[in-house]
This record gives sequence, C-alpha cells and structure tokens, in this order.
Amino acid sequence: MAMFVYILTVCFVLLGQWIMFVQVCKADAKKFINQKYIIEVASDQLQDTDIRPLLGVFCTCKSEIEAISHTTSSCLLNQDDIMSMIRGTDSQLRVLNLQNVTFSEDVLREIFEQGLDCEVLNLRSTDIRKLNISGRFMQLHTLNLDFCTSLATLEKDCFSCMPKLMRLSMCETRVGNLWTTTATLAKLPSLVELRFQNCLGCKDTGPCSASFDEQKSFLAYDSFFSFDKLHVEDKVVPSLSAFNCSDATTTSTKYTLNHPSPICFVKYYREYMITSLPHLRVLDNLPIEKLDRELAKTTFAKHFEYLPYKRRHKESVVSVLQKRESGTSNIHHRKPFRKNQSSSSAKGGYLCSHSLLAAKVGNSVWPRVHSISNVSHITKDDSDNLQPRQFEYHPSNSSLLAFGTMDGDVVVINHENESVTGYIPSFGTNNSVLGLCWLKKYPSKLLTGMDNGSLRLYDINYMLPRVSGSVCSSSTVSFENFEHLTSVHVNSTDDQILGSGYSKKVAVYDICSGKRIQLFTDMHREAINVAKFAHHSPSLFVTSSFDHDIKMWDLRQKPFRPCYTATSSSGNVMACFSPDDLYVLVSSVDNEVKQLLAADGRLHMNFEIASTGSAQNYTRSYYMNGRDYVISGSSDEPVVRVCCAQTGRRLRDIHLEGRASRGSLSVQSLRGDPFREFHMSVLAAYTHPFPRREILKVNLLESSEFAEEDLLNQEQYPAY
Ligand SMILES: *[C@@H]1O[C@H](CO)[C@@H](O)[C@H](O)[C@H]1NC(C)=O
Ligand SMILES: *[C@@H]1O[C@H](CO)[C@@H](O)[C@H](O)[C@H]1NC(C)=O
Ligand SMILES: *[C@@H]1O[C@H](CO)[C@@H](O)[C@H](O)[C@H]1NC(C)=O
Ligand SMILES: *[C@@H]1O[C@H](CO)[C@@H](O)[C@H](O)[C@H]1NC(C)=O
Ligand SMILES: *[C@@H]1O[C@H](CO)[C@@H](O)[C@H](O)[C@H]1NC(C)=O
Ligand SMILES: *[C@@H]1O[C@H](CO)[C@@H](O)[C@H](O)[C@H]1NC(C)=O
Ligand SMILES: *[C@@H]1O[C@H](CO)[C@@H](O)[C@H](O)[C@H]1NC(C)=O
Ligand SMILES: *[C@@H]1O[C@H](CO)[C@@H](O)[C@H](O)[C@H]1NC(C)=O
Ligand SMILES: *[C@@H]1O[C@H](CO)[C@@H](O)[C@H](O)[C@H]1NC(C)=O
Ligand SMILES: *[C@@H]1O[C@H](CO)[C@@H](O)[C@H](O)[C@H]1NC(C)=O
Ligand SMILES: CC(=O)N[C@H]1CO[C@H](CO)[C@@H](O)[C@@H]1O
Repeated sequence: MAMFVYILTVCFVLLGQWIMFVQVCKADAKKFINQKYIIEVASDQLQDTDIRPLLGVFCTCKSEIEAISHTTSSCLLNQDDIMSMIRGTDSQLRVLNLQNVTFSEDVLREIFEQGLDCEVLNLRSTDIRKLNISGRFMQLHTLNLDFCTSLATLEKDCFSCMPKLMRLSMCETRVGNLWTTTATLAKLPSLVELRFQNCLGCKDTGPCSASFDEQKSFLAYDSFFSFDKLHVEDKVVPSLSAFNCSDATTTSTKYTLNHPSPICFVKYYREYMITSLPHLRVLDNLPIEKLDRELAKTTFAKHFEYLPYKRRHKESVVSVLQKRESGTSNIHHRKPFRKNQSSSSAKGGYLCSHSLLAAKVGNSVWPRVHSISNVSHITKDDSDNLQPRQFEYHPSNSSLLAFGTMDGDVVVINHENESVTGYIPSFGTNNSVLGLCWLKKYPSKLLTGMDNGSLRLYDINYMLPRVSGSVCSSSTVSFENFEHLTSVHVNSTDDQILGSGYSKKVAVYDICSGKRIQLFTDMHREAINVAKFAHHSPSLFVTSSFDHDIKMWDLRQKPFRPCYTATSSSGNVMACFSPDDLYVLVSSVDNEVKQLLAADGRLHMNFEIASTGSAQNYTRSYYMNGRDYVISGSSDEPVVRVCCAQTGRRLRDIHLEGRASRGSLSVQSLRGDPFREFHMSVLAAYTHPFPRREILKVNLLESSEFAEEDLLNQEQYPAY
C-alpha cells in the first residue's frame, strides 16, 4: 500500500505572544478516518497566562492528540504549567514527547509518581538521574530513554507498572550493571524489543532489516517530525541512513553499533540478556533467532553462575528450610554419596546450607550495602570524619574489625552493632596506616605499619574506646623502621613479621624483641607491593611486584632464592594464599586476576575480567566463603565482581556507584568476611563532592526486595 503524508499546518496567534502549530497528519491516504493531530508547542514562547486558553483549545479538539513536544531546552514555563498542560490533555494524549527538555527533578518525579495514560513516552536527552517510577503507565508500549546520560541504574521496581511496554530504548545512558538491569527488565511482561545501543542510524528498536524503498517512503514524514512517530502507526520502520542494515541479520560482525551504554561492554552481555529475557525478540536492533537463543544459553552456562553452588532453580528460602526440616531436600537426587552414614549426613547438611545460600543470593540482586566506618562520635572534632586507609577482619572474633586511617588513627570496631571497641588517635601526626595484621595465637594483638616506616604492635585489651591522653604505652611494642613500608604480615605461628614496601626489599622482624632479623634485598626488579606468609606453612611466603612477577619463597631455603616465579602480563598489585594454602590468588593492574597452584605456580584459573584500558589502575582480589569465591575490585571502577573460584564463572557484579556522583567512587580494598558467607567489606574512596573514604559492608544474602530474606540472615558459619 502506497503511503504518503498529508500535512496541514495551522498557526494560532493568541494574546500576541504564543504560537501553536497544529499539524494534521494522515498516514493512510485511502481512508480519511481516524484523523490524528500532532500539536507542537514551542514552550519557550508560552507564558503562565496562556495555559488556560491553550488547554481550552486542546479540549475542544475532539480528535486524538498525539504529542506535546517541547523542542527547545530553554523552558520559561514553571513546572506546574507543564504539568497542568500534560494533565489537561492526559486522557487524549497518546504520545508525549519531552525530548531535550531540561526539567527540574520535580516535574519528572511527579510524572513518574502519578503515571500517564499515553502510549509512547519520549524522554530522550532529558536529565533523568533516577527512574523511581511508582505511577501507572497502563497503556505505554514505547519508552525512549536514549541519551539520558545521567541515568546509571534502574530502580528495582521502576517497570512494575508498565504491563504493555513492548519497546524500550536506552542508548548512551550510564547503565552498566547486567544483573540488576536484567532483573528489573524481567518485570516487563510484554517487552519484545530492547536496545542499549543502536544499529547505525536506526531510530527505533525494531530489527534493522528493511529495504531501502520502504525507508524512503517515510522520508518526508520523518523529516517533518523526527520522533518515534512510526510506532504510533504500529509499523516498524528503520533508519533513513545509508547504512545497509540487512547485513545485520546475517552476521553480527558487520553490524555497526552506536551509542552503547556501559552495560554493552560487559563480557557476554548479549548472551546474558537473551538468556535472561526469554520473551525478547530484538536486542540492539538485531533480531534474536532460535539459534541465537541456543548459543546464548551455552555461552551463559559457561561464563555465568546463575545461582551459587551450581544450583539451577531459584527456590524460596522458606521451601529450602521446609525441605531441610522434613529431610526431603533434593540433595538425594544429586551425587551419590559414600555409604558412610556419618559423613553422608554431614555432607547433606553442607549441601543444604548451600541450597539456602543459593536461594538467598538468588533472590537478592540488590545486596544490602551500608557504611560501617562512620563512627564520627569518637573523632576529635565532629567535622573531621575518619578516613580509612586499610582494614582487616579479626581472625577469630566474628564481631571485630580493625581499620587504620589516612591520618594515622587506629580504630577497632564491633561491626555488628557498629560500636567502637578501641581507638588510638594519631595525635596530630599525619602518617597513613598502610599495613594491619591481627595475630592469631594472641587474638588481642594488632600489628600496624605506617607509611613513614614505623611498625607497632598494639594490645586491644589496653585500647580504650575513646580518646584519653596517652594511650596504652605500656602495651605497645615498637619495631625498627622499614623505609617506604606498604605491607605487613605475621607468620602463621605469630613469631615473625614480614614487612615490604615501595622497594625491592623484604624484612623479617622478630615479634618478641622487635628486632629486624633478616633483610632481603633485590628480590624483584621493581617495587614489591605485598609480601604474604602462607596460612599454615610458617616459612613460606609470596611476593608480588610491579615487575610483573610473583615469587614464592621459603625461609628455610639455603641459599635463599625463590621456589618459583610466575609472570603476569602487567604489574602485580596483590597476591594472597587461599585459606587452605592450595592456591595463590594474583591480581595485576587493570583486572588481570588469576588463581595459581601454590605448589608450583601453574595457572589454575584466569577470571577473564574485562580490562578498562587504564594502566594506572590497581586491581585487588581476595577470597570469600573460604576459597569458594573470589571478589575483585579496581581503583578505577565502582564495581566489585564476584566469581566462582573453581569454575571462573561470574556470579554477579556489585555496582556501588549509586552511592556517589558520577565517576567519583573507587574500590581501594576489599575483604570477604571470614565468618559469614557472601558477606564482605569494601573500602570505597570518593572524590566528589569532597574527598572522603568509608568502609561499606556488603551482604549478598540480604536485600529489601523480598521480606523472606530477612529470615535467618544472622545465621553464622564457622571460620574456615
Ligand atoms: C536535542 O539536543 C541535541 C543536543 O543538545 C541536539 O543535537 C538535537 O537536535 C536536539 N533535538 C531536538 C529535537 O531538539
Ligand atoms: C521513590 O518515590 C516514592 C514515592 O513515589 C518515595 O516514597 C521513595 O522514597 C522514592 N525512592 C527513592 C529511592 O527516591
Ligand atoms: C545490502 O547488503 C546485502 C547483503 O549483504 C546486499 O545484497 C545489498 O545489495 C546491500 N544493499 C545496499 C543498498 O548496499
Ligand atoms: C565414616 O567416615 C568418617 C570420616 O570420613 C570415618 O572417620 C569413619 O570411620 C567412617 N565410618 C564408617 C562406618 O565407615
Ligand atoms: C556520619 O554520621 C553522622 C551522624 O552519626 C552524620 O551526621 C554524617 O553525615 C555521617 N557522615 C557520612 C560521611 O556519612
Ligand atoms: C569479641 O570481642 C568483643 C569486644 O572486645 C568481646 O566483647 C567479645 O566477647 C569477643 N567475642 C569472642 C567470641 O571472643
Ligand atoms: C556491642 O556489642 C558488644 C559486645 O557484644 C557490647 O559490649 C557493646 O556494649 C555493644 N555496643 C552497643 C552500642 O550496643
Ligand atoms: C599534616 O599535613 C598537612 C597537610 O598535608 C600539613 O600542613 C601539616 O603540617 C602536617 N602535619 C604534620 C604534623 O606533619
Ligand atoms: C612515624 O609516625 C608515627 C606516628 O604517626 C610516629 O610516632 C613515629 O615517630 C614516626 N616515625 C618516623 C621514623 O618518623
Ligand atoms: C614462623 O614460625 C615457625 C614455627 O614456629 C618458625 O620456625 C619460623 O622461624 C617463624 N618465622 C618464619 C619467618 O618462618
Ligand atoms: C590507585 C590508582 O592508581 N588509581 C588510578 C586509577 O586510574 C585513574 C585514572 O584512570 C587515576 O587517576 C588513579 O590515580
């Protein structure tokens, strides 16, 4: 059927001040019925007093009104006017185009709170920071959020009142978290076309495969009103550009993608989306065929962990608990157990607790995150918050955590009830605490290392929770200085200390005398970032250096030389032993994270985290849940990644950036809680609006999403 466009432009001049264009548009030339109007209002010409007559015009106009378009960005109207204009036409409004409008947050908030009856909503290039949508958008089938460059996260319920939404476009936003985004999108029952980037020139979300002729027939139409008009006619019409989109359907390599949101750079993004959103038919203008779906499933299974501990189906916590109580847990259908009653039942309990963990983690895509280092009531003057620089969980007391600050304070807190147990103020010196290590045999002792090289051993039994003159001098042991110190670690039997720093040296101190007993020089070609003892072998330690090498050492070895050297492709930042000393986890600059066999340094697992391209960025990784999971963060990204240590599959990325303004949060350090599975703490540093730091406690088992998660959250597990 031949299509053409009929345009009638009527110009009203009322009150001598404002201009309204009513443009009547006809898409189907054969039947002059269903006339539609597009009303374009140049809002910057409007004054408050004009609204009433304008609304009058809208109301007398019995035909359907398709759009109110504010095409200019300098809007003189106050927000109430805009709202009354939208409200005044709401029942007739099918298309609302607010493209490029600079609204105050109030207007958007009101629209999101109250909802609209329109079918198409265009918020392209508007300054949306939060999609906190609680209103009902029952008729909405097309939503455009392209170029909303402030939008970083989707609130978890933002799409719960859009039952008919079929097409969603979010090119060039800041959305980056595959996990939370997918969980939010999964709440849209009708969503079939989605994009976070577009095929070059494609204006809408449909598959980019139409012929040129079809495109040309819409040329006049489109140039007349450059908005997703075409969806209104329920025709999927692709771009007007010269790009040959038909290539796209055959091979994805020729497909040129534009304006990606950060989410598109997560490895296997497309496969993850396709597998998680089974109703989707078009993603990023590229149709999803049956084969794509099958391949995506395979890729997903290889690289992602849908639920922890290989659980396949989301279960409710309550049903896992019921099964556990009634003894009908599905564990009996899994691996056959040895016919040893006691070990089988022990194993059963173990698997059951894994089921419970999987159920909880599976149900909480938005982990609970909150700050535990803001203990401002102990600071000298209240304006001066403590700025943590390093922290360590206590190895045997599950409530305790110590942190040292940028200014040299040492604080021991009970992180369960967030009270201060001990506090040693810096007394005005400003040396940062870079190294902290708890002793194992003497659980009240804490070793600290400062950036000026001073090493001290404190006894927390003599530390007071508040400032009180000269503190605990009798209980403090001082050591000989270590120049450029960055890291300290105590040997597993608590008798020696390993110190390393921005140098090629490592020193061994005797803990009783405070004397340096050994100094090894030239252990590496460049600075050593950390030196760590093994957990169980008292004479073994590993060093990681910016010279790209990891070296394993044994103090008993004579002559003294490394047991082996393993090389990374960039400078090493961190190395640590797994709790059972079977593996060494190595993190190098820009997200190179690997697990080596501690015995000989062979590669066991490469976690394949996408690099950011920044050579300056320090990646640090630690173990969580014993050695089952690896958590990794970088000083360039507001993200913590959680991977299964045995399969390398990604369980989840945790984005912390919602807590800060754009680009201002970085992960300085992180640790898995040694007592609570899927709990960790992250040392976050912010640059805006002012520099500050805090320790964030992250609980992957808990979220506000479902009430049932609150059950048994406090359940503790023994240390490994
Ligand atoms: C919206 O703003 C962008 C950049 O500010 C501009 O290129 C584009 O033409 C504007 N669109 C409309 C419809 O005004
Ligand atoms: C979202 O909006 C509701 C009201 O609609 C408000 O109660 C709630 O606090 C808002 N949430 C956020 C995170 O802004
Ligand atoms: C587009 O690509 C298809 C297949 O690659 C080719 O057959 C067709 O001629 C191309 N059309 C244009 C306009 O380049
Ligand atoms: C069951 O296994 C445990 C440990 O694996 C072992 O100590 C015990 O002797 C075994 N019992 C029997 C009956 O085999
Ligand atoms: C720390 O807590 C105090 C109140 O306890 C609050 O006033 C202050 O804003 C908090 N600081 C930060 C950085 O969150
Ligand atoms: C942990 O430390 C706190 C504070 O020092 C103490 O009250 C508590 O009894 C300790 N718990 C254990 C199990 O030692
Ligand atoms: C926190 O817990 C510890 C030991 O469990 C207790 O001694 C202390 O009084 C508690 N502090 C607060 C503020 O509840
Ligand atoms: C601490 O640092 C500030 C600024 O960095 C400096 O002005 C001050 O003199 C320092 N104080 C000491 C005791 O070193
Ligand atoms: C290092 O700093 C600490 C406290 O900040 C101070 O007590 C110590 O004397 C300093 N050591 C050196 C060598 O400057
Ligand atoms: C660590 O502990 C063992 C066992 O007590 C001891 O022989 C060794 O000298 C200690 N220190 C080092 C650095 O190995
Ligand atoms: C700790 C560190 O080196 N952080 C760097 C990360 O990268 C940014 C720039 O990408 C630097 O400004 C930081 O100093």
